[in-house]
Amino acid sequence: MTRKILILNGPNLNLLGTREPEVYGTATLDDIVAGLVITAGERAELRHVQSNNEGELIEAIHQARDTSDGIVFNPGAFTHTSIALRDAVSGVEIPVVETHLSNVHAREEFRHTSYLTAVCVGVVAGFGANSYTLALEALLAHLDG
Ligand code: CA2
Repeated sequence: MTRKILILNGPNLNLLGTREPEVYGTATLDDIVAGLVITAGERAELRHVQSNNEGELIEAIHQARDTSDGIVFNPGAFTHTSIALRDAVSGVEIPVVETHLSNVHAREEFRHTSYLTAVCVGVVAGFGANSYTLALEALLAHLDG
């Protein structure tokens, strides 16, 4: 069965590959999404949304309720601030995998808290671009039961 998966990226992730390669790697977001399409193969049809706007991310999550089987979500810095995104994730009944390029727990203390983790099926962090691949595999396995 071909699953429909939303790849959702939050603020500043459009800058990937242009700055801070020591923290976030050299791959651009387009590179990451292209790799995910290969990983998904026939198993999943991917849709990608990146927004720097919290409201647009909330709208994308709401829309996914009717159009997607699950979400790979890197909320960026909103991870550590947004009760509104948490409420959006807990309000949709599809599984969401919280995904981070960096190991947020090895960084500044303010990155150790996530408002999202408790309402996600799981978290992948610290593996650079490969975090997305691992998150997609975990989401597809979760959907397959
Ligand atoms: O590690 C991650 O994936 C993060 O979600 C990335 C966020 C950060 O605020 C989270 O704590 C962890 C930041 C994304 C900013 O990405 C940039 C990429 C290149 C240049 C500048 C920013």
